[in-house]
Amino acid sequence: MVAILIGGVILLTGNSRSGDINSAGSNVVIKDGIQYITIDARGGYSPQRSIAQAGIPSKLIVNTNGTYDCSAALVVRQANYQEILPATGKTEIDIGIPKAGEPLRGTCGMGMYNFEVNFD
Ligand SMILES: [Cu+2]
Repeated sequence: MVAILIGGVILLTGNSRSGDINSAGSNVVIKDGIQYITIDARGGYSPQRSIAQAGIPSKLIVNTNGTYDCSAALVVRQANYQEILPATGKTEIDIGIPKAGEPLRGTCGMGMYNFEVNFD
């Protein structure tokens, strides 16, 4: 069930490009009361800025696909997350229940690439 759900999220976000701002939260879906925010990591993070809803239990899904650059070295401080992602795969990170006005920020280990999710 979860695998099918995650697969659906990935299909929805396959066309995002580095630097895009998501339009109407196209990389954000809510299923069974959980909000999934999907970010692609390869040569940076895409979309770099996302908008999602506050007050809903949420997970960040980070997709890697032949990601051999440092965007695989992911740091999400608010989630106490610092890991090397698999070169190809999906990584699910529990980010709790986001609050409005408190953006979630992710960076590569060197601070060179970043992304931000705003909640409202
Ligand atoms: Cu880097």
